[in-house]
Amino acid sequence: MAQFKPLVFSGVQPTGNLHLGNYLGAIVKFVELQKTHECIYCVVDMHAITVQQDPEQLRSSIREVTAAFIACGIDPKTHIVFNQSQVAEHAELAWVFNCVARMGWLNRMTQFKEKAGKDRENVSVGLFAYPALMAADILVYRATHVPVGEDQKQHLELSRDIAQKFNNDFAASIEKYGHGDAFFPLPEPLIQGPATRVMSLRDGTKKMSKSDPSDNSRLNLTDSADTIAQKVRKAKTDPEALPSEIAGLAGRPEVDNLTGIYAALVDRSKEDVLREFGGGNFSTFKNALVDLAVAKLGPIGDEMKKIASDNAYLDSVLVDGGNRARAIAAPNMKAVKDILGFIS
Ligand code: AQP
Repeated sequence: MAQFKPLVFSGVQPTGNLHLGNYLGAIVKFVELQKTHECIYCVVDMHAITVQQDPEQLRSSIREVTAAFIACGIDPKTHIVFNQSQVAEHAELAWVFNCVARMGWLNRMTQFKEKAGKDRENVSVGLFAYPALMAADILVYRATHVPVGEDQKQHLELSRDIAQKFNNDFAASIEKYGHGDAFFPLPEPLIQGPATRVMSLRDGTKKMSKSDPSDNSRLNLTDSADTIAQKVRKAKTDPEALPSEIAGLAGRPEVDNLTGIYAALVDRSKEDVLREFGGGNFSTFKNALVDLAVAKLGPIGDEMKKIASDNAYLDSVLVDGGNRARAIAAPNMKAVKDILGFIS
């Protein structure tokens, strides 16, 4: 397999309040990777319209995610921050990938099954084809590493399958691009740490999600200290004490979830956290979790609110990032067209 320059790509949908799951599962890692890699972070607005969006709300959510990126510590000068729809090459390559991916592959995607539910006939074609667009988002930059939450693992595997099939199908015309037999890298998912799948505070078997109708199910990045305290204190637990060892978390999803959240926020292992709090009652642990969550999320929320009031600044970040992203995507797309046999 050819060598590719390490490049990180990931995206977040502008579909509502960013929450602790987005933060711990993805954004914390985005920030960390900036130290070692070139990074491209995208507000994936074209993914957002796979379900109906109010245009004014969408505009404001795009800016809100951008503000969240910056407030969490992403540097849009050193790295690239932009919204997907500015770079037409995402959609162009997605069409090519719609023709590479097989129906059977997409039919297996569990996120589509969950989101479509019983209403399969009425959901958009875009919701079904979403993983092909996601593959294009990554591969249009020939990105090699993709930090995501656990829920995106299957989509990442599909991106690798698409890259591999494209490389195989067009091997003969790929050779001249100087990467041996591969035009696209097989992107590596980066899914690590104690909170790769943060669960709802109300039901430890359900993912914490922007679209959960109960706001008490999640901690939003913009929640006030009082709201954080209220939500953590109301978070579902069970009548047993906290266990002292990991084995004691089995069959206790809510307790497991709160332990994982604490561990990720304080940057320690779950084992370590249980060693400290095991055997104690939940109110002590929850009080410590409130203090920790307020200390971590409070400054981010404050900074987000400050930046979010400056639309001109946020839009200038996105336009500048879009121009720099396009400069990478355009030659890659031109090469793809040539590989396919298109004349341009
Ligand atoms: N609960 C979670 N735990 C860990 N990681 C999570 N991510 C999302 N939820 C969790 C990760 O956050 C990144 C951005 O997600 P997204 O906005 O692109 O889409 P999503 O996964 O569909 O997010 P939601 O909150 O669940 O939105 P809705 O409710 O609209 O479906 C991704 O890396 C994701 O893995």
